[in-house]
Amino acid sequence: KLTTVEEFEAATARLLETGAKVGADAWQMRVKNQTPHCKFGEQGVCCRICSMGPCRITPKASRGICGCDVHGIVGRNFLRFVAGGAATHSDHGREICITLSHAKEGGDYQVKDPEKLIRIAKEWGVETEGRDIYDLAHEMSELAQEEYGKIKGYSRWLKRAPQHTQDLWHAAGIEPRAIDREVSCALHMTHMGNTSKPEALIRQSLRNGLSDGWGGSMCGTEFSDVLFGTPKPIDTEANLGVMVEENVNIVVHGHDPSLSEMICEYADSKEMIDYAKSMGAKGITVSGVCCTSNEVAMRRGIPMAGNFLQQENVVLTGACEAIVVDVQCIFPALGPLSKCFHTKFITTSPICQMPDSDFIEFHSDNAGETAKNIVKLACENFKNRRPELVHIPQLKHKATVGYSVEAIVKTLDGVTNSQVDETGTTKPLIECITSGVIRGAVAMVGCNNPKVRPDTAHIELMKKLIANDIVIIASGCSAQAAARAGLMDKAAKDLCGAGLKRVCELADIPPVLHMGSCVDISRMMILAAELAKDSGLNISQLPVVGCAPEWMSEKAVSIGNYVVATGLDTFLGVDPYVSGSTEVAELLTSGVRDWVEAAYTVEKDIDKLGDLMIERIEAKRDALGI
Ligand code: BF8
Ligand code: SF4
Repeated sequence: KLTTVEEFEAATARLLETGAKVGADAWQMRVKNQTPHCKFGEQGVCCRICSMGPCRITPKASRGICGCDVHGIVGRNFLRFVAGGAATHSDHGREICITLSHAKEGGDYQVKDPEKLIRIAKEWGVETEGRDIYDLAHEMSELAQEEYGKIKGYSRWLKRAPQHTQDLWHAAGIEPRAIDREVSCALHMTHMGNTSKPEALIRQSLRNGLSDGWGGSMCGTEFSDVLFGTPKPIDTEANLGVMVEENVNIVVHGHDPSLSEMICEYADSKEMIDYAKSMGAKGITVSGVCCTSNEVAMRRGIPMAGNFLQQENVVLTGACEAIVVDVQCIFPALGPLSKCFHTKFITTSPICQMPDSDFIEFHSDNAGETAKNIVKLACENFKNRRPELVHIPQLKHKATVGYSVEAIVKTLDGVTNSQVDETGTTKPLIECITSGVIRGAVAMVGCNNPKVRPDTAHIELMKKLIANDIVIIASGCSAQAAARAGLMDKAAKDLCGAGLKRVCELADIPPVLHMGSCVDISRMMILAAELAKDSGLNISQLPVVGCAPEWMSEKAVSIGNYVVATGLDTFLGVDPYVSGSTEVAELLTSGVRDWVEAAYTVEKDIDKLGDLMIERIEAKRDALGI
């Protein structure tokens, strides 16, 4: 039985009552003060990139002071949005490459997947024979960091795409060069007095997106696997009920596993558990919020407390000793909120500094010591709890997570039937799709957004798709919505159509496969590339689409652009501030198809959005005659 959104909401309502007692505010109240939103902003027709403005396009004023028309303004705003997202993912990827440079035998960071490191090194033409693994790791770290600023050539990762995709990128002139260069170029193009031609702005949007998905994010994912291990199926639990009242509760939140891995490592040490006991607790529970949660769930089975719009809820339980954050998607609200409780709000990154937090700077070269100090601080804070405020909603679900591409391929090997005797490929999945046992796949990704009833779109769409024999791969906060509802419980097979149910039983998988955090959408690109190569089809011919029904961040738009640019139609439930320009909207929903064989669909009616995806998948099947 799934946990319903109504049950989520009842739990939240109860927590907000606690909040009211201590004078805390929450996003549910702030939304009221911010709606209705500014129409100019919503349509993307406001420009403030020079101080002659801000200029707004209205029926009376069709051009800004410099003469830029609405299409130029909307297009520039869109490209800047993409650049923000690409920079964010890619800089996270860079941090991982830096962490790799600190890996050493017996150190805080070690190479946990040497095979994968060697595989990537060979791909990059680096000598691996007879090399010390740490020597190789350090060389790869340097090469990866150079990817960000190299002066010649394109991203090394592009070679992983099918030749046809690479040819399309070349013909469209959107092969990403150095990762940082595409962000700089985007900002340069959108400076006052530069590009105002929508077509050129959208081309750079795709290119900048690709520098993320087939550049910075791929560095993040691949080298995280090298350092912390490539995820394998593992059991965990999800929702606020994973917090344990008798224990010291540490919540890790953010994105970069360099921090969360260390916190988990030390929280699990005998020394720290004894310390927690000496403070009156029974033990230590680490749980996660947002993508950091996905990272440590996939590799360690650490439970997932909630996704983006639940971050305040963990503090509202009154049982959170410390919420430890690194970068991205962290509400500044956590500062004042934590002051209403005993909770320590610990910021750790110079990239993300916030008022009302304890800033404990974390670096990969002092990781162990800092992590230990943070865990200690949390333990010492246990005695400051106010028992009358403690309430942990008893909602949680079992979930099986950890489906990296490697894990999916391995799982498929187990169900290989007589017709497919090759192992280590995606062919069994292709066979399931070709025979129609599975109709196709949807990559469900992205955030929550108060513009959509939180989690409903993710959960309702997934239920509808699996009932129609469409398998789901999920990441980010979408994956957490699924896990909290129970869709990553293997028992969810009973909600599937007969074909998908059979596959779930044979492969012993849930119908919604957790592929990781948002940078891990690069895994989905690798999977799509492998499916295309193994089937001899182009990526755009596969009955596979992407969907972000509740997205909110710049990162999500960057992702959307590389998913589309990779050849996968992408369905959005929230408008990306482009409705003010017919030309930009037309390019994104149709024009780009001429370059990359895929485009966006925006539909706010969630049921319709589901129908449109099913229609698209069936149309792709028809075109293939399957
Ligand atoms: O990178 S899905 S709310 S947590 S942006 Fe943020 Fe959105 Fe969640 Fe991770 Ni992704
Ligand atoms: Fe106005 Fe042009 Fe300046 Fe934008 S760049 S604020 S449209 S004058």
